[in-house]
Amino acid sequence: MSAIGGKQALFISDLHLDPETPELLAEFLLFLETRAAGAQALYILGDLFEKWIGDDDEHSLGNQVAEALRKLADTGTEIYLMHGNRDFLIGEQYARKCHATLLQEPHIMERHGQRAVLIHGDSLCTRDLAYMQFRQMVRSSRWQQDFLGKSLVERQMIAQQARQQSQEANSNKASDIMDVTPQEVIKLLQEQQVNTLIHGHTHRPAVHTLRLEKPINGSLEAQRLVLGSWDQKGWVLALDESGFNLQHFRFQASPNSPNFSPKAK
Ligand code: LP5
Ligand code: MN
Repeated sequence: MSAIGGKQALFISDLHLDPETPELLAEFLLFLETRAAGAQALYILGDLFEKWIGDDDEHSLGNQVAEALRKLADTGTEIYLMHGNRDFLIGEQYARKCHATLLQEPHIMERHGQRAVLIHGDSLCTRDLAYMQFRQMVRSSRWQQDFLGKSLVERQMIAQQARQQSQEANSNKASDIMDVTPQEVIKLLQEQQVNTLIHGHTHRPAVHTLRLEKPINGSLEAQRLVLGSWDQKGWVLALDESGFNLQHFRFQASPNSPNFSPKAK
């Protein structure tokens, strides 16, 4: 990948970085040094990490990512972090360590003549009632205060249990309820009065053109840009004067190594 990030705003999500997949970290570090070099801004829209149990959980992965993001930020690229359903416990302390800005969702982005609403995407999966209930619980400050007050060992165990329960729950869930609810997409666009939504989470990368019933900014057309997860390849949405461009690229750090098996969702 050449360093063509110059003056582009880049959007990525769902890398699910984990100590068990060092090759994925290598891909991300290479991306930061090449594709993202010189970019105006890098937006990381959630699930950068496979799981995050608190900023006080110092580990090599988190430190390496922070160092690399700091390095990019210190060359002038604005770094933005957004919570995903796995790393919603990332706090200001870690964001500062990355020289990044922690974005609350929904966030309105305006660059290169484009306005878009940015979210992780899980909040629009409203047909998944079990997840909506879980999300309401874990996003409450009371629950987070209680959880972060536990020992790291206890938090690790709970996170492990939650991952297991989630994988079991997912295995027999209809695929449509694990996608965003179409009506919720329109509702968000209307509320925010923007014609473009950018999100991740669903691991279903695509550019969707939507027909609106009520015009937004004088147009009956909108678009939903879905970022891809970094499972078998990397994904990045680039924005410059020519508009949005959803791209994927082959992993280069170790595409064929036998033990490179990033986590499936
Ligand atoms: O994450 P993924 O891709 O498997 O599926 C998500 C939804 N599930 C989740 C749950 C997370 O995976 C849990 C792990 C988070 C780790 C770090 C946070 C710190 C620990 C928090 C511990 C509570 O987000 C899944 C959706 C899917 O996306 C598609 O949208 O369907 O939602 C569900 O599966 C709903 C389940 O009901 C979630 C159950 C999770 C466990 C809850 C009980 C906690 C156990 C411990 C209590 C002592
Ligand atoms: Mn997610």
